[in-house]
Amino acid sequence: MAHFEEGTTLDRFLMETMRAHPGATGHLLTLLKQVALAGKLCSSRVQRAGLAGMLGAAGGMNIQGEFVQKLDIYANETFKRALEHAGVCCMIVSEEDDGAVFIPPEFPVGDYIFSMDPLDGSSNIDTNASIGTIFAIHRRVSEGRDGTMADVLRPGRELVCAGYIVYGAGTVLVISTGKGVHGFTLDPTVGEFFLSHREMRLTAATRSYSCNEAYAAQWDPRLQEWLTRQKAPELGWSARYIGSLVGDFHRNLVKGGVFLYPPTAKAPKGKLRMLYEAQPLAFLAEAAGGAASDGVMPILDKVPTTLHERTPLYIGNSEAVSEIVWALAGDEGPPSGQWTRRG
Ligand code: P6P
Repeated sequence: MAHFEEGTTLDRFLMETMRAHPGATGHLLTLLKQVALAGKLCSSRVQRAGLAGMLGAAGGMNIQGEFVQKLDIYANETFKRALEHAGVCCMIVSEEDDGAVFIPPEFPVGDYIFSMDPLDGSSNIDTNASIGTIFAIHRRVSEGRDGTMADVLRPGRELVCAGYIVYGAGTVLVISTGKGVHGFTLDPTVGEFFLSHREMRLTAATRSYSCNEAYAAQWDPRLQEWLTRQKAPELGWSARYIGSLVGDFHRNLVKGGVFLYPPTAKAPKGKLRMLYEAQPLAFLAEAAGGAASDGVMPILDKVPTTLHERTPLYIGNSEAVSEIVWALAGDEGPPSGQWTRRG
């Protein structure tokens, strides 16, 4: 992999990364450039969301007489429109669509399946908290024009690429094709993403946790005990929680931290979705040297059985994730050998 200087544009990074793969067709590069375009459009709309009065409240009409869509619907349509004509996808899976979305007959198909949460955390938009788009990209295993369930109901280890775009104080696109995680910050004055976070890494240890503690009494008592132990003053742990997965994950990737969303009474299988939240973020976490588990096994080894399947999620620095898995496993220890116990 070439050594990229800060300030390298996303396009240059993608082109030079593609050149490092002689067999590359350029289709993944095209797909990611369309993702970046959709991200710019969403960033612009999110930044102006507070002007609903001027632009018209969601569902209303704006000053140009245009119908104003809810932001998550806008994001969903924007990413689908950016991808459907490019001849790089054969299916799109979205949190906003019950079923898989296929490429309209007037456009060619390609070998990739794009799964996305188009605007995760959108309930936070009126608080100006960070929200974002999370995406996962599989290469198809099926034949024929339309993708099939076999193309996406697979372990996350088979992803070819994953990433997110966080719309916060700045707009940052974070992406990995499995080797290395890199972040690109949008300069809205020129409409370009520039390399700003080269080789993002999660160190083994952290002393920061991220969870909605209001539900802690509903957790497995062994997890409650683990968290109580971490809060001992001499350990110096801190808590950070935005309530927007992309914002919480991005902070943890930049500064270190472990994010927990255990099963609760309201979400007995966990709240977060496998295909377009847990798998892509687990792909990024492992590519950055971290870990992600459902409390028993690595997220990337789980095989989802439905498009919108939920899962418990523990993700971030590897030691903290391992300790959580060991805490939940009790004395016999976790079934898979991956989880080393510290100390
Ligand atoms: P809670 C946002 O609604 C979301 O889907 C994720 O982005 C976030 O991590 C989680 O829900 C927050 O859930 O129960 O803490 O509000």
